[in-house]
Amino acid sequence: MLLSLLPIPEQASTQSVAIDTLFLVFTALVVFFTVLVSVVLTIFAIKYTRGSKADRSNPLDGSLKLEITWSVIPLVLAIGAFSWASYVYFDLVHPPADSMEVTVVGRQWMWKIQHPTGQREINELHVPVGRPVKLTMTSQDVIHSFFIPAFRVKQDVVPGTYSQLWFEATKPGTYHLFCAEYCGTEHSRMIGSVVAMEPQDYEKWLQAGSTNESMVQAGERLFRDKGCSGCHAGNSSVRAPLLNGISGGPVPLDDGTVVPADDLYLRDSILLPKKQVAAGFKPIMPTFQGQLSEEELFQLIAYIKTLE
Ligand code: HEC
Ligand SMILES: [Cu+2]
Repeated sequence: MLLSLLPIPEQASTQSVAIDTLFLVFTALVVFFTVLVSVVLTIFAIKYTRGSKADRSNPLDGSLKLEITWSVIPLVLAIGAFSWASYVYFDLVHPPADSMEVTVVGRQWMWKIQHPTGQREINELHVPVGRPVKLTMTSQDVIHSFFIPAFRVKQDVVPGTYSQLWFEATKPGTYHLFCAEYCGTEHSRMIGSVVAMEPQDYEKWLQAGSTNESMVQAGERLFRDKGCSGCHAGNSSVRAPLLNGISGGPVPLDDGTVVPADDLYLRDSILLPKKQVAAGFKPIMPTFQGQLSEEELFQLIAYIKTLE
C-alpha cells in the first residue's frame, strides 16, 4: 500500500506497523504546522510590509479566545502524542511471557548467538515467524547495538550488564542485522542477517545444527566443574543458599532490601558476590570474575533458572 512507496525498510515484525504509523503521524503533524505557520507568516509579511495600503485603523490588542485556542490545541496534541508513544514504547520493552529466549554476546566485531537447545551461530540469527523471541544480550568488550531495521528494533548491548530486546517476525525472509554503535575500526563490517522461517523449517534447521548439549545441560556441567555445587548442593557442609526456586522470585538481602532474582541479579551474584549478599549468609562466595566467559554465564543462569 501507501507505505511501500516510502523509502523505509520492509515491515516484517508485529511492532513495525505501530512504530511506522506513529512516525508517519508525527511527521504529518510537524509538516502541517510548519506549512501553516510559514504560509500565514508570509501572507502577513507581504500584506503589512512597510508602505502597503493595508488597513491599520483598529489594531487588535490581545484576544483571550485566540490565545486559549493556540494553547489548548497544542497541549491536547502533545499529551496525545506522549500517551500514544508511551503505549508503543511499553509494548517494545515488555517481552511477552511466552517468548522464546535466545542469548547474544557482542564483541569486536561479531555477534555470537546461542539458542536454548544449544545451537550456536555467528552473525546470523534464525527465528520462527509468529512467535515472540526475546534476546538477552551483553558485550564482552565495548558498547555495541543490535539493530534489525525491518523489525524496527534497536538496543544497546553493554559490557557488564544485560539488555533485552524482543520481536515477533511476521513473514519469512532474510533481514539485515547491523551493529548501530560505533565500536572500533571494523564496526561497519559488524553486520549479519536475521533469517525468519516458518516454524516447521525452524525446527528442521535446529535439528540440522550439530549440538551435543543444550544451554541448561551446559550450565549443569559448569555448575559441577566450577565447584558451585560444592557449596550450593543440599548435602554441602558449607552454609550457602540453595538455589532452587530462586529465579524470578524476591530475594531478601542482608542490608534489609528485597530484590527480584532476575538474570542480572544471578550474573552479579556470580561475578560480584559481595555486591548483594543474601540475608542470613556470610559473604564467603569467591568471585568468578575472569573465570567464566559470557556464554558460560548465560548457560549457568539458564541452569539455575530450571532449579525448582
Ligand atoms: C565457597 C562456597 C561457594 C561457591 C564455590 C559458590 N558459591 Fe554461590 N554463594 C555462596 C554463599 C555463602 C552465598 C550467599 C552469600 C552471598 O550472597 O554472597 C552464595 C550466593 C550465591 C547466589 C545468590 C543466591 C541468593 O540466594 O541470593 C548465587 C546465584 C550463587 N551463589 C551462584 C553460584 C554459582 C553459579 C557458583 C559457581 C560458579 C557459586 N555460586 C559458587 C557460596 C558459594
Ligand atoms: Cu559493534
